[in-house]
Amino acid sequence: MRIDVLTLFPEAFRGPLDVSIVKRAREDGLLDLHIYDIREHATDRHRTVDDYPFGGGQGMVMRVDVLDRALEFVRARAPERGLVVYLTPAGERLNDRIVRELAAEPRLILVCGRYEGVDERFVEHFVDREISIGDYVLTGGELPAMVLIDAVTRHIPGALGDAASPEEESFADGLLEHPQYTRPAEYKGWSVPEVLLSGHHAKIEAWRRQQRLERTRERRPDLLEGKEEEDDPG
Ligand code: 4FV
Repeated sequence: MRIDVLTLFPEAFRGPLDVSIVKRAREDGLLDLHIYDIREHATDRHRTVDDYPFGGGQGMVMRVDVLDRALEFVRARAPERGLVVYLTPAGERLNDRIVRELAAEPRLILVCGRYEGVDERFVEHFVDREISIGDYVLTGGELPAMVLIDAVTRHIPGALGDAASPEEESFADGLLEHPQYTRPAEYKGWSVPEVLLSGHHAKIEAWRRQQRLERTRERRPDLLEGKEEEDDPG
C-alpha cells in the first residue's frame, strides 16, 4: 500500500511512524509512505500558502492554487490514482469500518490542513473523502493523519505478523475488547479470573464473549444498537 501525505510540517511525521509495527511494515515494503511539503508548491517569493478569508473573520485559509499544484505533483509520483482524504472536524467520524475500507485502497493521498482549513473549492473538486478523528479542534491535520496511517497499517496483510490478525480484536465483531491478564497470577492479593487459568478453551472463549458484551453494554451501548436483535433473535 502507498500513502502520500501533503503537509506544511513534514518534520511532524518523524517519530511516531518510525517505531514498532509501522516501522516494520515500511521496512518490509508493506507500507510505502511518502511525506511532501505543500510549501514547495508556493510560487511567490514569500512562498505564501495561505490568505485572509473572503467575507472576513479570524485566521487564514490555505490557498486552492497551491494545494492543486501540490496534489498534481504528488499524483505524478506513482501510477495509481490514489484516494484523496482530507482530515477535518467536518468529516465522517473515523471508525473501524472506515479504517478497513481505506486499508483496502492501493493508494491514499492524505491532505493535512492548518489555520482555519483549506479553500472549499479544493475539497469540492479534489477531495474524495473528508475524515474526522473526533469532535474537537486540533492545530493541524498532521496528528489525525498519523492516527489514520497507524490504524490502516494494522490491516495491511502481514503487518501484524502472522500471529495476530485484525479479525480477533476490538470492534472486529463490533464489541469492545475483553479484559486481559498476564503474570504474576497473584499481585498484592489481586488474583486472575479462575477460568483463564483453567486451560478450558471453550469456557475461556465463552467468558471472554460475555465480558465483551457486558463491557460494551455498560460503556458503549451505542455500539449495540441493532446488534442485540441480530445476536439473539429470540
Ligand atoms: C481534525 C479533527 C482537526 C481543524 C483546523 C486543523 C484542525 C486545523 N482533523 N479530525 N478533529 N483539524 O481538528 O481531523 O486546520
